[in-house]
Amino acid sequence: MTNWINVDEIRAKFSKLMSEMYQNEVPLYGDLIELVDDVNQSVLEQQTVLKAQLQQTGELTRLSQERHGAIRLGTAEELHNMRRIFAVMGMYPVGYYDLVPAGVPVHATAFRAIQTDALNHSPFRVFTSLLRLELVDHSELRQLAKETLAKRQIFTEKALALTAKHELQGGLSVDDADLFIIEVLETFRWHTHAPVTADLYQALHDQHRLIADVVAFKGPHINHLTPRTLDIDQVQNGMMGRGITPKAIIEGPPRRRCPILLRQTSFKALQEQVIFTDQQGSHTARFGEIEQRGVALTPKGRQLYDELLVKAQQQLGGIATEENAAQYMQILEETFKAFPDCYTTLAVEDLAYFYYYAQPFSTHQVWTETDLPELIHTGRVRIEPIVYEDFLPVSAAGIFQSNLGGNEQTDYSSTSNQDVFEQCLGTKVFDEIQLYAQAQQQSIEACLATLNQSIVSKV
Ligand code: OOG
Ligand code: NI
Repeated sequence: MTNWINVDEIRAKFSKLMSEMYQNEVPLYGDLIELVDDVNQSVLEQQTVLKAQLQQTGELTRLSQERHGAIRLGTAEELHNMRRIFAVMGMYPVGYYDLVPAGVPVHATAFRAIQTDALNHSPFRVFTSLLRLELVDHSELRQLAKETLAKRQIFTEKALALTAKHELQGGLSVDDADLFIIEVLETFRWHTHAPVTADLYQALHDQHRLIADVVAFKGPHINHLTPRTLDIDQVQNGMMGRGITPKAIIEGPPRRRCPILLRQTSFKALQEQVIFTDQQGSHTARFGEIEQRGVALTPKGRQLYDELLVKAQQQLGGIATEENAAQYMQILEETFKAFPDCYTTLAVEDLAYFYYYAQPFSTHQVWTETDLPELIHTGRVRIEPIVYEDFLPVSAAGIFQSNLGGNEQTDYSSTSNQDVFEQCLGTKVFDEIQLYAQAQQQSIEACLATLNQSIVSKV
C-alpha cells in the first residue's frame, strides 16, 4: 500500500508558493499582506469574543494563509483540464456565476475545498472564469481569437502527466506532488512576451479589455491574490498611509457587528510592459484586493440581502461611484438596519448558517431540533457562524469593472448558461447552499447527540 500525500497538503503548499510568486511579480501585494497581518493581529488582541469564535470554528490557524486568486480561461478544454488539476489539490468547482448581466462576457465557478476540516487546513480558492467568445459580435475577430486560443497550451506536459498519474493511482507521492506544484505554478505565471501582434491586441481590446486579457496572452496569469482581513475598513484606511489607493466603494454589505457574506475592496491594476510579436506595448490586468468574510446566509437570508442591496441602489438613484461613495455607504447602512445584527436572531430566524456546540448539563429531557432556540437562549447550546467561503456576483462584477477601467458596460442579450459551462467543465458544480446546510445539519446532530448522551448517563 503506497502512502499518497494528503491533497490538503498539496493545496496548502501550492497556495504558499503562489503567494510567493505573486509577491515577486506584484510587490504591492507584499505590502498589502503586511498591512492585513498587522490589522488582523490588533483586531485579535482587542476583540476577544471574535478570537474565541475563530478558535472554536477552527479558522484562527488558517487566517494568515487565507487567500483567493482569480484566473480567466479561453476554451472549454482549458477549463476541463483546470478542473482536473485543481482536483489533485482537493479543490472542486462550487457555484455558478454568470457575469454576462453585469456586462462582462464570462461565466465562472470557484474552485475550493468543500469539507470544514479541509477548508481549515487550507482555504485557498480560485475564482475561475471562462470567456464566452460567442458573445463577440465581430465574426472575423471571433474567428481570429478562436484560432489564437487553439494554438496555445497553458499547461506544461509534466503538469498534465502528473495529473493523469494522480487520476490513475488515486494519489501522488510527496516527490511527485512537489514537482506537480512547480509545474502547475507555470500556468499562473505572468508572461511579458505576448504571442499576438499589437494590432490584434488592440482589436481584441476594443471589443472588451477582458477579451484581450485572455486571448492575447500565453496563459491565464493570476490576476489578483486576495488576503482575508478581520476589519476591512481599517485596512482600507491604512492602505492610503502606505501609498496604495483603494477604490472608493467597499463592495457588499455595510459594516456590521455580525458580518455577513463578503465585503471586498481592491486597488488599481498595474500597467505592465508587454512585448507583442511586432512591437512593445502595455497592458493592465493585475490588481490587489482585500476581503472580509462573514457568516454564510440561507436562501431566506440571501433574498433579504439581495432585496436590501437593490433598495439601497435605487435610493442612490444610480451606480455607486467615487463621487457619491460616502452617500452610498450611508444609505447602505441605513437600509441594512432591516437585517438583524445578532447571531442568535440570525440563527433562530433561519437567516444564516451556524455550527452548534453542546454545553452539556443534567436534565431528564430528550432534546430535539425544535428545542434549539430555547437551548441557545439558555446558553446550553453555543452557536458560531459558518463562514461564507464563496463569492458575490454583483461584487465580482464591481471588481471586474473597477479594474478593467472606464465604465465599460456592454449589454449582452444572452441567457445564463450553466449547462454549457458544466459541459465544458466535465462535471456539475457543487451547490454552495447544500454544502452550508449540510455542515450545519451535521453539527446540529452531533450537538443533540452529545446533549442527549449526557442526559442518559446522568439519569
Ligand atoms: C475575477 C473577479 C471576481 C472576486 O473576488 O469577486 C473575484 C476576475 O477579475 O477575474 O475575484
Ligand atoms: Ni477577487
